[in-house]
Amino acid sequence: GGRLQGKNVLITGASSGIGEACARHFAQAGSNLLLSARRKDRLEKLKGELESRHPNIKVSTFELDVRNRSKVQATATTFGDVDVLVNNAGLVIGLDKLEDISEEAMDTMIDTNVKGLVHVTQSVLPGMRARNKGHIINIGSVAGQQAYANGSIYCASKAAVASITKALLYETVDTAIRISEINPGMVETEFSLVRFRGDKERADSVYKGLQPLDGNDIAETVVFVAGRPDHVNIAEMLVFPVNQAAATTFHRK
Ligand code: NDP
Ligand code: 8X3
Repeated sequence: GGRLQGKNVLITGASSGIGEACARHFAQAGSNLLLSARRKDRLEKLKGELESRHPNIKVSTFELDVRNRSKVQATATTFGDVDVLVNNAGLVIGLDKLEDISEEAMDTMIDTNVKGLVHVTQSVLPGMRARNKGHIINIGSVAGQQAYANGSIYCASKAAVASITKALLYETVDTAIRISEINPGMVETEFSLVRFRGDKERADSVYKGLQPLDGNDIAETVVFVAGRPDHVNIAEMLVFPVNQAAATTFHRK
C-alpha cells in the first residue's frame, strides 16, 4: 500500500469544498478519516458514501464548531492517534471596507480561521509530540500573503495562519513532526456563497470568465504533501488557477 494507507487523518471543515474533497482523496489513498464540521448531516452522508466505496477504511464524524474551545478539547479525547491534521475549516464574511465590517463578521472570521485553528492544533499536537510523529497541514490563502481592498480582516486572519505555521515549524524543528501550509488562490466551493451570505448570483460572478480551481485540485495537493516520505516536509505551497497571478489579478475571457 501507499504511505497514507491506514493513517488516521483529521480534517476540519469536511462538510464542503476543499475539506470534503480532501476526505475523498485521503479515502482513496486508504486513510482512516476523522471528519469534523458543524453540519453533521453532511458528514454522515459523506461517511456512508466513503465507507461503501472503500470498505477497508474507518470513517468517524464529529459535530464540531472549532470556535468552541472546550468542545474541541473534549471531542479530541476521543480522536485516538492523529497522524495527519488538516486545518481547513475557515471562512470569509463580506467584502467590505474596514470601517464597515461588523463586530460579528470580524469575530466570526478571527474566531474560526485563527483561534479555531489554534484550538484544534493545541488538542492534537501534544499527542504528536509524545509519539514524535505527525503532520499538520494548514490551509492558508494567497490572501494571507497579500492584502486586498475590502478584505482586511480575512487577509489578516490568513496572515495569522501563516505566522502560526512558521512559528510551529520552528517549535517542532527538533522533532519528526511535519508542519506545512498550502495557500490556494481562487477555488470554487461554497466559499463565495458564505462570503455573500447566500447570494448565489454574486457568488457565481466571482468565477465568471475563467476556470477556477476546484476542491479536488487542492485535495490532490494536500494528499501529495501528506504522502511524501517521513523525512520530507513541504513547508509551503502557493496554488493558483492558470489565469490568476496574485490575490486580485486575474485574466478573464
Ligand atoms: P467552503 O465554504 O466550501 O467550506 C468551508 C468549510 O469550513 C465547511 O466545511 C464548513 O463547515 C467549515 N467551517 C466553517 N466554519 C466552521 C466552524 N466554526 N467550525 C467548524 N467548521 C467550520 O469553503 P472552502 O472549502 O473554500 O474553504 C476551506 C478553506 O480554504 C478555508 O480555510 C478558506 O479560507 C480556504 N481558502 C479558500 C479559498 C477559495 O477560494 N475557496 C482560497 C484560499 C483559501 P460547516 O459550515 O458545516 O461547519
Ligand atoms: C480565498 C482567496 O482572494 O478570495 O482565500 O481571499 S480570496
